[in-house]
Amino acid sequence: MNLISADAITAHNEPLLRHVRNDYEHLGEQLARRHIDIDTVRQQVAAFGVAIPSWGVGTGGTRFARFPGQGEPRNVFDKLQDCGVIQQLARATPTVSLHIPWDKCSDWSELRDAAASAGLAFDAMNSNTFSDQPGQAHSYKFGSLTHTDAATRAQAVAHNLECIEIGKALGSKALTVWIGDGSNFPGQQHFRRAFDRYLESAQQIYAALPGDWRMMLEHKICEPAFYATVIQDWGSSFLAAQTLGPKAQCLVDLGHHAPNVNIELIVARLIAAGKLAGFHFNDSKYGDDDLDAGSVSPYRLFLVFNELVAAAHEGVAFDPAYMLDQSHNVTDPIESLMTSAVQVQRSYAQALLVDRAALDAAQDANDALTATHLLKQAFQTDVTPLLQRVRLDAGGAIDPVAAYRASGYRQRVAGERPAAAGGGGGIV
Ligand code: LRH
Ligand code: MN
Repeated sequence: MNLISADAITAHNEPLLRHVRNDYEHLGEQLARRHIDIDTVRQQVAAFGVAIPSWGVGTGGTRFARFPGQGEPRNVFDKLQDCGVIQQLARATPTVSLHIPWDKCSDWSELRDAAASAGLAFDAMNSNTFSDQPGQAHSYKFGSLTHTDAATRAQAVAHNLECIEIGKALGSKALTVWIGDGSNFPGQQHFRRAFDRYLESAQQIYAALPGDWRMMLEHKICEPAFYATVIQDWGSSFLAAQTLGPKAQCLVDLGHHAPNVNIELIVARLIAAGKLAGFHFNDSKYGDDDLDAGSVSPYRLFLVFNELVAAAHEGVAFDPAYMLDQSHNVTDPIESLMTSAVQVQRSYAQALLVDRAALDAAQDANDALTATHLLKQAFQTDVTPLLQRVRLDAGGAIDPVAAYRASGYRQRVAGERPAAAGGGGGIV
Protein backbone atom coordinates (compact mmCIF):
# COMPACT_ATOMS: atom_id res chain seq x y z
CA MET A 1 0.00 0.00 0.00
CA ASN A 2 1.45 3.33 -1.08
CA LEU A 3 0.77 5.39 2.06
CA ILE A 4 2.63 8.48 3.38
CA SER A 5 6.37 8.15 4.12
CA ALA A 6 7.29 7.69 7.78
CA ASP A 7 9.94 10.39 7.33
CA ALA A 8 7.31 12.91 6.35
CA ILE A 9 5.47 12.20 9.62
CA THR A 10 8.70 12.49 11.65
CA ALA A 11 9.51 15.79 9.93
CA HIS A 12 6.00 17.05 10.69
CA ASN A 13 6.25 16.09 14.37
CA GLU A 14 9.80 17.36 15.01
CA PRO A 15 9.05 21.07 15.57
CA LEU A 16 5.99 20.23 17.71
CA LEU A 17 7.55 17.70 20.10
CA ARG A 18 8.59 20.24 22.77
CA HIS A 19 5.12 21.83 22.84
CA VAL A 20 3.34 18.48 23.23
CA ARG A 21 5.72 17.51 26.04
CA ASN A 22 5.12 20.81 27.93
CA ASP A 23 1.38 20.84 27.33
CA TYR A 24 1.05 17.21 28.42
CA GLU A 25 2.99 17.91 31.61
CA HIS A 26 0.81 20.94 32.33
CA LEU A 27 -2.40 19.00 31.76
CA GLY A 28 -1.00 16.26 33.99
CA GLU A 29 -0.55 18.75 36.83
CA GLN A 30 -4.06 20.08 36.35
CA LEU A 31 -5.55 16.57 36.42
CA ALA A 32 -3.43 15.53 39.39
CA ARG A 33 -5.06 18.33 41.37
CA ARG A 34 -8.35 16.52 40.52
CA HIS A 35 -6.88 13.22 41.70
CA ILE A 36 -6.69 11.94 38.12
CA ASP A 37 -3.56 10.16 36.85
CA ILE A 38 -3.05 11.36 33.26
CA ASP A 39 -0.99 8.28 32.28
CA THR A 40 -3.84 5.95 33.29
CA VAL A 41 -6.25 7.94 31.10
CA ARG A 42 -3.70 8.00 28.28
CA GLN A 43 -3.40 4.21 28.33
CA GLN A 44 -7.19 3.79 28.22
CA VAL A 45 -7.47 6.22 25.28
CA ALA A 46 -4.58 4.51 23.46
CA ALA A 47 -6.55 1.23 23.61
CA PHE A 48 -9.64 2.86 22.11
CA GLY A 49 -10.41 2.59 18.39
CA VAL A 50 -13.29 3.50 16.08
CA ALA A 51 -13.92 1.81 12.74
CA ILE A 52 -13.89 3.67 9.42
CA PRO A 53 -16.87 3.15 7.08
CA SER A 54 -15.43 2.13 3.70
CA TRP A 55 -18.21 4.12 2.06
CA GLY A 56 -17.01 7.25 3.84
CA VAL A 57 -13.68 7.68 2.01
CA GLY A 58 -15.38 8.63 -1.26
CA THR A 59 -17.18 11.97 -1.53
CA GLY A 60 -20.79 11.65 -0.37
CA GLY A 61 -23.86 13.24 -1.82
CA THR A 62 -27.50 13.89 -1.28
CA ARG A 63 -30.54 12.98 -3.35
CA PHE A 64 -29.97 16.17 -5.28
CA ALA A 65 -26.36 15.73 -6.35
CA ARG A 66 -22.90 14.47 -5.55
CA PHE A 67 -19.82 16.61 -6.34
CA PRO A 68 -16.88 14.18 -6.43
CA GLY A 69 -13.51 15.47 -5.23
CA GLN A 70 -10.06 14.75 -6.61
CA GLY A 71 -8.63 11.22 -6.50
CA GLU A 72 -11.91 9.45 -5.70
CA PRO A 73 -11.29 5.80 -4.74
CA ARG A 74 -12.10 3.54 -7.73
CA ASN A 75 -12.49 0.30 -5.80
CA VAL A 76 -12.18 -1.28 -2.37
CA PHE A 77 -8.36 -1.39 -2.64
CA ASP A 78 -8.20 2.40 -3.15
CA LYS A 79 -10.60 2.77 -0.21
CA LEU A 80 -8.32 0.62 1.96
CA GLN A 81 -5.29 2.70 1.00
CA ASP A 82 -7.10 5.88 2.04
CA CYS A 83 -8.15 4.16 5.29
CA GLY A 84 -4.48 3.20 5.75
CA VAL A 85 -3.49 6.89 5.57
CA ILE A 86 -6.17 7.79 8.13
CA GLN A 87 -4.83 5.13 10.51
CA GLN A 88 -1.20 6.07 9.80
CA LEU A 89 -1.74 9.71 10.81
CA ALA A 90 -4.49 9.63 13.46
CA ARG A 91 -3.78 6.17 14.94
CA ALA A 92 -7.38 5.82 16.19
CA THR A 93 -9.00 3.70 13.44
CA PRO A 94 -7.50 0.18 13.33
CA THR A 95 -10.52 -1.35 11.58
CA VAL A 96 -12.66 -0.82 8.49
CA SER A 97 -16.35 -1.66 8.10
CA LEU A 98 -17.22 -2.87 4.59
CA HIS A 99 -20.49 -2.55 2.71
CA ILE A 100 -21.61 -5.25 0.26
CA PRO A 101 -21.93 -5.08 -2.72
CA TRP A 102 -20.26 -1.62 -2.82
CA ASP A 103 -16.96 -3.29 -1.71
CA LYS A 104 -17.21 -6.49 -3.73
CA CYS A 105 -13.91 -7.88 -5.06
CA SER A 106 -12.79 -11.14 -6.64
CA ASP A 107 -10.21 -12.26 -4.08
CA TRP A 108 -11.02 -11.75 -0.37
CA SER A 109 -7.70 -13.13 0.86
CA GLU A 110 -5.89 -10.59 -1.35
CA LEU A 111 -8.04 -7.89 0.27
CA ARG A 112 -7.31 -9.24 3.73
CA ASP A 113 -3.56 -9.12 3.01
CA ALA A 114 -3.81 -5.63 1.58
CA ALA A 115 -5.59 -4.45 4.72
CA ALA A 116 -2.98 -6.06 6.95
CA SER A 117 -0.22 -4.30 4.98
CA ALA A 118 -1.94 -1.01 5.82
CA GLY A 119 -2.23 -1.94 9.52
CA LEU A 120 -5.96 -2.54 9.22
CA ALA A 121 -8.45 -5.30 10.10
CA PHE A 122 -12.15 -5.64 9.34
CA ASP A 123 -15.01 -4.66 11.65
CA ALA A 124 -18.72 -5.36 11.09
CA MET A 125 -19.97 -6.22 7.62
CA ASN A 126 -22.90 -4.20 6.28
CA SER A 127 -25.53 -5.75 4.02
CA ASN A 128 -27.47 -3.73 1.45
CA THR A 129 -31.04 -4.61 0.65
CA PHE A 130 -32.03 -0.96 0.27
CA SER A 131 -31.06 -0.70 -3.41
CA ASP A 132 -31.40 -2.97 -6.46
CA GLN A 133 -28.31 -4.39 -8.15
CA PRO A 134 -28.09 -4.90 -11.94
CA GLY A 135 -29.67 -8.22 -12.91
CA GLN A 136 -31.34 -8.67 -9.52
CA ALA A 137 -34.38 -10.99 -9.79
CA HIS A 138 -36.63 -9.23 -7.28
CA SER A 139 -36.76 -5.46 -6.58
CA TYR A 140 -36.56 -4.00 -3.09
CA LYS A 141 -38.87 -1.11 -4.06
CA PHE A 142 -41.48 -2.31 -1.58
CA GLY A 143 -39.08 -3.77 0.96
CA SER A 144 -36.61 -6.55 1.46
CA LEU A 145 -36.63 -8.71 4.63
CA THR A 146 -40.25 -7.64 5.20
CA HIS A 147 -41.46 -7.68 1.57
CA THR A 148 -44.92 -9.28 1.10
CA ASP A 149 -43.37 -11.56 -1.56
CA ALA A 150 -41.58 -14.60 -0.11
CA ALA A 151 -39.13 -14.81 -3.02
CA THR A 152 -37.99 -11.23 -2.43
CA ARG A 153 -37.52 -11.93 1.29
CA ALA A 154 -35.55 -15.08 0.45
CA GLN A 155 -33.34 -13.05 -1.89
CA ALA A 156 -32.65 -10.53 0.89
CA VAL A 157 -31.88 -13.31 3.39
CA ALA A 158 -29.49 -14.93 0.88
CA HIS A 159 -27.66 -11.61 0.45
CA ASN A 160 -27.12 -11.34 4.22
CA LEU A 161 -25.83 -14.92 4.33
CA GLU A 162 -23.39 -14.01 1.54
CA CYS A 163 -22.19 -11.04 3.65
CA ILE A 164 -21.54 -13.43 6.55
CA GLU A 165 -19.48 -15.73 4.28
CA ILE A 166 -17.43 -12.75 3.02
CA GLY A 167 -16.96 -11.55 6.59
CA LYS A 168 -15.73 -14.96 7.70
CA ALA A 169 -13.09 -14.83 4.92
CA LEU A 170 -11.99 -11.38 6.14
CA GLY A 171 -11.97 -12.06 9.89
CA SER A 172 -15.00 -9.90 10.68
CA LYS A 173 -17.13 -10.89 13.68
CA ALA A 174 -20.38 -9.07 13.10
CA LEU A 175 -23.11 -8.25 10.58
CA THR A 176 -24.97 -4.94 10.67
CA VAL A 177 -28.46 -5.17 9.25
CA TRP A 178 -30.11 -1.86 8.37
CA ILE A 179 -33.17 -2.07 6.13
CA GLY A 180 -35.09 0.87 4.67
CA ASP A 181 -38.32 -1.17 4.65
CA GLY A 182 -41.42 0.84 5.50
CA SER A 183 -44.27 2.83 3.96
CA ASN A 184 -45.08 6.29 2.65
CA PHE A 185 -48.82 6.25 3.20
CA PRO A 186 -51.12 5.41 6.16
CA GLY A 187 -52.62 2.01 5.42
CA GLN A 188 -49.95 1.08 2.89
CA GLN A 189 -48.35 -1.52 5.22
CA HIS A 190 -49.75 -3.78 7.99
CA PHE A 191 -47.45 -2.83 10.88
CA ARG A 192 -47.66 -6.14 12.83
CA ARG A 193 -47.50 -8.47 9.80
CA ALA A 194 -44.51 -6.52 8.42
CA PHE A 195 -42.71 -6.90 11.76
CA ASP A 196 -43.56 -10.63 11.82
CA ARG A 197 -42.05 -10.99 8.34
CA TYR A 198 -38.96 -9.14 9.58
CA LEU A 199 -38.56 -11.60 12.45
CA GLU A 200 -39.08 -14.62 10.19
CA SER A 201 -36.36 -13.38 7.80
CA ALA A 202 -34.00 -12.21 10.55
CA GLN A 203 -34.24 -15.60 12.29
CA GLN A 204 -32.85 -17.24 9.13
CA ILE A 205 -29.91 -14.80 9.13
CA TYR A 206 -29.42 -15.30 12.89
CA ALA A 207 -29.32 -19.08 12.40
CA ALA A 208 -26.42 -18.68 9.95
CA LEU A 209 -24.26 -16.63 12.35
CA PRO A 210 -21.03 -18.31 13.50
CA GLY A 211 -20.88 -18.87 17.27
CA ASP A 212 -18.64 -15.90 17.98
CA TRP A 213 -20.50 -13.44 15.73
CA ARG A 214 -23.18 -10.93 16.55
CA MET A 215 -26.00 -9.43 14.50
CA MET A 216 -26.40 -5.68 14.96
CA LEU A 217 -29.87 -4.35 14.24
CA GLU A 218 -29.85 -0.69 13.19
CA HIS A 219 -33.03 1.31 13.75
CA LYS A 220 -33.87 4.51 11.87
CA ILE A 221 -36.83 6.88 12.22
CA CYS A 222 -37.31 7.55 8.48
CA GLU A 223 -35.74 7.68 4.94
CA PRO A 224 -36.22 6.15 2.52
CA ALA A 225 -39.69 5.51 3.97
CA PHE A 226 -41.38 8.67 5.10
CA TYR A 227 -44.57 7.52 6.89
CA ALA A 228 -43.41 4.47 8.86
CA THR A 229 -40.25 2.33 9.04
CA VAL A 230 -40.40 -1.30 10.17
CA ILE A 231 -37.38 -0.94 12.52
CA GLN A 232 -38.16 2.69 13.33
CA ASP A 233 -36.85 3.12 16.83
CA TRP A 234 -34.91 1.43 19.61
CA GLY A 235 -38.12 -0.18 20.88
CA SER A 236 -38.72 -2.08 17.64
CA SER A 237 -35.04 -2.97 17.43
CA PHE A 238 -34.99 -4.14 21.05
CA LEU A 239 -38.11 -6.26 20.61
CA ALA A 240 -36.54 -7.92 17.58
CA ALA A 241 -33.18 -8.47 19.30
CA GLN A 242 -34.93 -9.98 22.31
CA THR A 243 -36.88 -12.33 20.07
CA LEU A 244 -33.88 -13.37 17.96
CA GLY A 245 -31.53 -14.29 20.77
CA PRO A 246 -28.32 -13.37 22.63
CA LYS A 247 -26.22 -12.76 19.48
CA ALA A 248 -28.65 -10.07 18.32
CA GLN A 249 -28.13 -6.57 19.70
CA CYS A 250 -29.15 -2.98 18.89
CA LEU A 251 -26.87 -0.57 17.01
CA VAL A 252 -27.34 3.15 17.66
CA ASP A 253 -26.70 5.44 14.68
CA LEU A 254 -26.77 8.91 16.25
CA GLY A 255 -28.49 10.39 13.18
CA HIS A 256 -31.41 7.98 13.18
CA HIS A 257 -33.57 9.70 15.77
CA ALA A 258 -36.05 12.55 15.75
CA PRO A 259 -34.46 15.90 16.66
CA ASN A 260 -33.84 16.29 20.44
CA VAL A 261 -34.37 12.64 21.28
CA ASN A 262 -32.29 11.81 24.38
CA ILE A 263 -29.89 9.31 22.80
CA GLU A 264 -27.74 8.89 25.92
CA LEU A 265 -30.86 7.65 27.74
CA ILE A 266 -31.44 5.06 25.00
CA VAL A 267 -27.80 4.00 25.40
CA ALA A 268 -28.28 3.59 29.16
CA ARG A 269 -31.38 1.43 28.59
CA LEU A 270 -29.66 -0.80 26.04
CA ILE A 271 -26.63 -1.22 28.32
CA ALA A 272 -28.90 -2.20 31.22
CA ALA A 273 -30.64 -4.77 29.00
CA GLY A 274 -27.33 -6.17 27.70
CA LYS A 275 -28.43 -5.28 24.19
CA LEU A 276 -26.08 -2.48 23.15
CA ALA A 277 -24.34 -3.62 19.95
CA GLY A 278 -22.51 -0.40 19.28
CA PHE A 279 -22.59 2.86 17.41
CA HIS A 280 -22.53 4.63 14.10
CA PHE A 281 -21.12 7.98 15.10
CA ASN A 282 -21.95 11.12 13.14
CA ASP A 283 -23.76 14.37 13.85
CA SER A 284 -26.94 16.02 12.63
CA LYS A 285 -29.05 19.14 13.02
CA TYR A 286 -32.23 18.08 11.30
CA GLY A 287 -32.41 14.54 9.83
CA ASP A 288 -29.98 11.75 9.05
CA ASP A 289 -27.50 14.40 7.94
CA ASP A 290 -24.43 12.14 8.42
CA LEU A 291 -22.29 15.14 9.36
CA ASP A 292 -18.88 14.81 11.04
CA ALA A 293 -19.12 13.40 14.58
CA GLY A 294 -19.23 16.16 17.18
CA SER A 295 -19.29 18.91 14.56
CA VAL A 296 -22.74 20.19 15.65
CA SER A 297 -23.35 18.83 19.16
CA PRO A 298 -20.06 17.73 20.78
CA TYR A 299 -21.72 17.79 24.22
CA ARG A 300 -24.27 15.20 23.05
CA LEU A 301 -21.44 12.91 21.94
CA PHE A 302 -19.74 13.43 25.31
CA LEU A 303 -22.97 12.52 27.14
CA VAL A 304 -23.16 9.24 25.21
CA PHE A 305 -19.60 8.41 26.30
CA ASN A 306 -20.43 9.48 29.83
CA GLU A 307 -23.04 6.67 29.95
CA LEU A 308 -20.53 4.16 28.51
CA VAL A 309 -17.77 5.12 30.95
CA ALA A 310 -20.17 5.16 33.93
CA ALA A 311 -21.34 1.62 33.10
CA ALA A 312 -17.78 0.35 32.64
CA HIS A 313 -16.82 2.06 35.91
CA GLU A 314 -19.66 0.19 37.66
CA GLY A 315 -18.41 -3.11 36.21
CA VAL A 316 -21.22 -3.66 33.71
CA ALA A 317 -20.00 -6.20 31.15
CA PHE A 318 -20.53 -4.94 27.61
CA ASP A 319 -18.45 -4.56 24.45
CA PRO A 320 -19.90 -2.03 22.05
CA ALA A 321 -18.56 -1.72 18.50
CA TYR A 322 -17.52 1.84 17.71
CA MET A 323 -17.86 2.92 14.07
CA LEU A 324 -18.17 6.16 12.16
CA ASP A 325 -20.95 6.47 9.57
CA GLN A 326 -20.72 9.76 7.79
CA SER A 327 -21.16 11.33 4.36
CA HIS A 328 -18.53 13.86 3.34
CA ASN A 329 -20.15 16.12 0.76
CA VAL A 330 -17.98 19.26 1.02
CA THR A 331 -14.73 18.20 2.75
CA ASP A 332 -11.85 15.88 1.90
CA PRO A 333 -13.17 12.59 3.33
CA ILE A 334 -9.75 11.65 4.71
CA GLU A 335 -9.56 14.93 6.67
CA SER A 336 -13.12 14.56 7.95
CA LEU A 337 -12.62 10.94 9.02
CA MET A 338 -9.37 11.73 10.86
CA THR A 339 -10.95 14.73 12.58
CA SER A 340 -14.06 12.72 13.49
CA ALA A 341 -12.07 9.78 14.86
CA VAL A 342 -10.08 12.19 17.05
CA GLN A 343 -13.33 13.86 18.16
CA VAL A 344 -14.78 10.50 19.24
CA GLN A 345 -11.52 9.74 21.05
CA ARG A 346 -11.75 13.20 22.69
CA SER A 347 -15.29 12.54 23.96
CA TYR A 348 -14.13 9.23 25.44
CA ALA A 349 -11.12 10.89 27.12
CA GLN A 350 -13.30 13.66 28.58
CA ALA A 351 -15.80 11.11 29.93
CA LEU A 352 -12.89 9.36 31.70
CA LEU A 353 -12.26 12.62 33.60
CA VAL A 354 -15.65 12.70 35.34
CA ASP A 355 -15.27 12.33 39.12
CA ARG A 356 -17.59 9.32 39.42
CA ALA A 357 -17.61 9.19 43.23
CA ALA A 358 -18.51 12.88 43.52
CA LEU A 359 -21.17 12.45 40.82
CA ASP A 360 -22.74 9.48 42.61
CA ALA A 361 -22.79 11.52 45.84
CA ALA A 362 -24.34 14.55 44.14
CA GLN A 363 -26.99 12.37 42.45
CA ASP A 364 -27.85 10.64 45.74
CA ALA A 365 -28.10 14.07 47.41
CA ASN A 366 -30.21 15.48 44.55
CA ASP A 367 -27.59 18.20 44.17
CA ALA A 368 -28.40 18.86 40.52
CA LEU A 369 -26.03 21.78 40.11
CA THR A 370 -22.97 19.93 41.39
CA ALA A 371 -23.91 16.87 39.34
CA THR A 372 -24.16 18.74 36.05
CA HIS A 373 -21.09 20.85 36.90
CA LEU A 374 -19.03 17.65 37.30
CA LEU A 375 -19.95 16.64 33.76
CA LYS A 376 -19.26 20.12 32.37
CA GLN A 377 -15.89 20.24 34.15
CA ALA A 378 -14.83 17.07 32.34
CA PHE A 379 -16.29 18.22 29.01
CA GLN A 380 -14.57 21.58 29.25
CA THR A 381 -11.16 20.02 29.92
CA ASP A 382 -8.93 20.48 26.87
CA VAL A 383 -7.46 17.00 26.42
CA THR A 384 -5.68 17.91 23.17
CA PRO A 385 -2.16 17.30 24.64
CA LEU A 386 -3.21 13.83 25.80
CA LEU A 387 -4.59 12.94 22.37
CA GLN A 388 -1.44 14.30 20.68
CA ARG A 389 0.74 12.22 23.03
CA VAL A 390 -1.32 9.07 22.24
CA ARG A 391 -0.82 9.63 18.51
CA LEU A 392 2.87 10.41 18.93
CA ASP A 393 3.47 7.26 21.02
CA ALA A 394 1.70 5.21 18.36
CA GLY A 395 3.84 6.63 15.52
CA GLY A 396 1.18 8.99 14.22
CA ALA A 397 1.09 12.70 13.45
CA ILE A 398 0.72 15.32 16.16
CA ASP A 399 -1.58 17.29 13.82
CA PRO A 400 -2.99 14.72 11.35
CA VAL A 401 -4.69 17.18 9.00
CA ALA A 402 -1.62 19.43 8.75
CA ALA A 403 0.61 16.38 8.14
CA TYR A 404 -1.81 15.06 5.54
CA ARG A 405 -1.94 18.37 3.67
CA ALA A 406 1.84 18.69 3.78
CA SER A 407 2.19 15.14 2.38
CA GLY A 408 0.50 15.97 -0.93
CA TYR A 409 -1.26 12.59 -0.76
CA ARG A 410 -4.51 13.90 -2.31
CA GLN A 411 -2.66 15.45 -5.23
CA ARG A 412 -0.71 12.21 -5.68
CA VAL A 413 -3.81 9.98 -5.86
CA ALA A 414 -5.55 12.56 -8.04
CA GLY A 415 -2.78 11.90 -10.54
CA GLU A 416 -3.16 8.12 -10.23
CA ARG A 417 -6.96 7.88 -10.23
CA PRO A 418 -8.98 9.23 -13.19
CA ALA A 419 -11.40 12.01 -12.25
CA ALA A 420 -14.84 10.69 -11.33
CA ALA A 421 -17.80 12.09 -13.22
CA GLY A 422 -20.13 14.23 -11.11
CA GLY A 423 -23.87 14.58 -11.47
CA GLY A 424 -26.55 12.23 -10.15
CA GLY A 425 -27.66 12.07 -6.52
CA GLY A 426 -26.98 9.38 -3.98
CA ILE A 427 -24.90 9.10 -0.84
CA VAL A 428 -21.96 7.31 -2.54
C1 LRH B 1 -28.58 4.12 6.87
C2 LRH B 1 -27.13 3.93 7.28
C3 LRH B 1 -26.69 2.49 7.40
C4 LRH B 1 -25.80 2.24 6.22
C5 LRH B 1 -26.02 3.39 5.34
C6 LRH B 1 -24.85 3.73 4.47
O1 LRH B 1 -28.91 5.47 6.88
O2 LRH B 1 -26.87 4.66 8.42
O3 LRH B 1 -25.89 2.30 8.51
O4 LRH B 1 -25.95 1.03 5.65
O5 LRH B 1 -26.32 4.45 6.22
MN1 MN C 1 -25.60 3.90 9.98
